[in-house]
Amino acid sequence: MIENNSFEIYEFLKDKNLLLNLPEYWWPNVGTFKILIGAILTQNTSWKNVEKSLKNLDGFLELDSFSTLNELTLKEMIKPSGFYNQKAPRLLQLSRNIKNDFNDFKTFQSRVDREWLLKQKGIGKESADAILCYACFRDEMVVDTYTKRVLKAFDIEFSQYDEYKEYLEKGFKENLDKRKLNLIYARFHGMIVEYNKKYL
Ligand code: 39A
Repeated sequence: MIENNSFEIYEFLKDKNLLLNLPEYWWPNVGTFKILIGAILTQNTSWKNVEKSLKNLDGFLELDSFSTLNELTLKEMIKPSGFYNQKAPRLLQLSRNIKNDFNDFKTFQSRVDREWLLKQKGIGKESADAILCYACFRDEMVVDTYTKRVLKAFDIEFSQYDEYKEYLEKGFKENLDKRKLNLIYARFHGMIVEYNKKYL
């Protein structure tokens, strides 16, 4: 039984082999600019729709090539994942800001922080943590609807995003040496999404 520790939830999910036949860190193409685009496109829509938009964007999924797109073309390309009138200008502004403040994606990856991301239009806490975790290899747990649903199944509920995040990360900090985290939050979050799809 789960007492009061997120690490126990991780071990419960791990036993179910939910990431079998999926990418090692669950989100395809970890550590790439494509993740950043996917993290914004997935807001308020299903991953299936995001995959359609990403397919349309083939050849433009690097910072430099993406930045050459004009807004109208981009809107057409990302139509399958909805809210394209909002998402297109926000994505273009974000890529411009990355170029201005970090010059290239590799520098962005190693230097960006949560504060910078949260200042960008259209990036809230969930998207910021997804970008930090999956695009920038940081030890940041993502809290989304799937995460809350799994915790609720274990009778664990909070009112604030930060409370969920603190609960989820605390269990790992208490049970694992920090050096052994090794993108474990990426796998944990992936297991949570897959558990939702299979069991909830
Ligand atoms: N909801 C989702 C997903 N479902 C997903 N994958 C499957 C691979 N990603 C990356 C993000 N959000």
